[in-house]
Amino acid sequence: MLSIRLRAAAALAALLAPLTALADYAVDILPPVTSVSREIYALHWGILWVCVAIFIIVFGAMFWSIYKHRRSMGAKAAQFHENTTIEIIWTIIPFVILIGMAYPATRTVLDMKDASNADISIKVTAYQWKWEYEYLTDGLARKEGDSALRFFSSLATPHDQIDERAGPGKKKNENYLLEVDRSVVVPVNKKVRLLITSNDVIHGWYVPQLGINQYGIPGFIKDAWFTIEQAGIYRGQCSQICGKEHAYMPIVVEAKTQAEYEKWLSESKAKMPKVAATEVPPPTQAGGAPASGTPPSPGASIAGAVTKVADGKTTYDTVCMACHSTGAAGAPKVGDKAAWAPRLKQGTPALHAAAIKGKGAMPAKGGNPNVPDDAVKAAVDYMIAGSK
Ligand code: HEC
Ligand SMILES: [Cu+2]
Repeated sequence: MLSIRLRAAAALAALLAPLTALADYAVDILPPVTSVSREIYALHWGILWVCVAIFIIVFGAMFWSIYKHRRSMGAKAAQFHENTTIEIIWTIIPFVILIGMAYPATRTVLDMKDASNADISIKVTAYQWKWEYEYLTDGLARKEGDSALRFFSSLATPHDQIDERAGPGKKKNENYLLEVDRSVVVPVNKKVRLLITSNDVIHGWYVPQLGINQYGIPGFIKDAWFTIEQAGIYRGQCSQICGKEHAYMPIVVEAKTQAEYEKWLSESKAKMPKVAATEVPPPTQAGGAPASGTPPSPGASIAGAVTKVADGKTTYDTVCMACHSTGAAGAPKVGDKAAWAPRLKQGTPALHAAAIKGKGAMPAKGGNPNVPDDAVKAAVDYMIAGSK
């Protein structure tokens, strides 16, 4: 008998053992790190407890009535209609409960939408299937001609951890599918405004710990904001089903100290590909001639495109060819070795300088002041190569 009891106890203990392992398994949403996400967190639990209380009271009353006034006890159903007191009570109580929940919820929504007076503004553009970040204002004084930091952020999880078609994949990283090549870095305790849009379909910029889940809609700019209070790495994902790679466009936000942020910012800017600051074509008069009085140049209208690349042939074709392919106005013709030989003696740097500053009948930069120096130099190199 005793042994049976012992065995039963042992069996029960064995059954319950896994439950103790669950002791440190918390069921909760991720810990909030901004004022808005803390409000959302409080609402989440507060309203849940209101629901629990209502559930207990309503079902308690119901089960108690069913049990207490059951037929076998000889209960007789009361017959009454239109009891004004009861009707008033059961209208007022839910009304008070609803107002009590709507008030804090509305305040949170208003708070969420107030992206004013931000220290930093970042434009977030969604693409199938990655994110682009542009630091429109990065919180630091910007020098003339200094362009905004801008980069793409894509999934960094190695492919062999994802692809399991030929057997089980490699061991997964800790943040498998939630890691990116370049994360958004922001300083702590600074108000960061996000201007969220999309380039193709609707996406959603969703980082739970920041309390943000905002649509990115093509043609619209939606804003959101956060002020992170503790340094750390916060992860999220696209929250709108946006196509076949929807699950592979995670978001990583890194909050750092101001000093670390500034260091990151200058390092990242230094790594950016160099692009000419202005891409505005020169002002032209009605006749199409450049307003500066320089000879008409066929390249003026396309100078904008040229500024992007220091590609010698493109610049030559669009700007320099008009004179240099025919020898117009005494321009040395490309390929005319006799015309170039004496000029080449000056050395390439002198020819670069002549093309940039102008020389005799040759207008500075062929009459297109917006063409960057590098593009002009590349065009000179291209011309020289064909004339040696
Ligand atoms: C409006 C006509 C015109 C255009 C457009 C033009 N050039 Fe010239 N270029 C000339 C003339 C004319 C000369 C000869 C100037 C001289 O030797 O006095 C010249 C000379 C040069 C020389 C030789 C300079 C020297 O020191 O001997 C270089 C190099 C040159 N051009 C490069 C360019 C490049 C690069 C472009 C395009 C960005 C360009 N040119 C566009 C007319 C033009
Ligand atoms: Cu998406």
